[in-house]
Amino acid sequence: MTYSGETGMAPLTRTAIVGSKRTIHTPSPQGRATFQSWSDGGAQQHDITVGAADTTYTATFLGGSAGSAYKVLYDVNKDGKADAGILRPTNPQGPLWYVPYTGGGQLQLYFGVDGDAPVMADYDGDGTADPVIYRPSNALWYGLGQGGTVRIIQEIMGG
Ligand SMILES: [Ca+2]
Ligand SMILES: [Ca+2]
Repeated sequence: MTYSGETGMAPLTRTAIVGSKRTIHTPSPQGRATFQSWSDGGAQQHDITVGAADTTYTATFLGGSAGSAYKVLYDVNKDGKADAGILRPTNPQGPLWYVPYTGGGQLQLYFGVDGDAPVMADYDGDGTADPVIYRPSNALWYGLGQGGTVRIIQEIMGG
């Protein structure tokens, strides 16, 4: 990643003058993964204004190489604060989702196969985000139905 022209490996931590402007940029693609978003919603390269409090900017990539861990960031329990978690694709039981919730509790489940891209989205409309995977090999989205059954989301959406 690049911070005001200085390139380093993530995580990159820098101290800057409050109120000053900095540019952050992350190269993409990295391996098979392509840039999706920054945690502040900015473009792949964008300016940030340094605030008084410590701020962490996290870049999310999709479609990563086999075996790499993904970051997932979404307000799963709907308390207005993003829940930062990971998906580790390689486990004997299948990819492990682990998302500690802000304010307590956690999501921990095995779902998908190595190579799936993780997405958090409220696809069943109950107001909380659900683990969803996109499988590039067949271009289908999968979500979890009641009791942990795997559902193809196009069927649920009626599309
Ligand atoms: Ca939350
Ligand atoms: Ca839901």
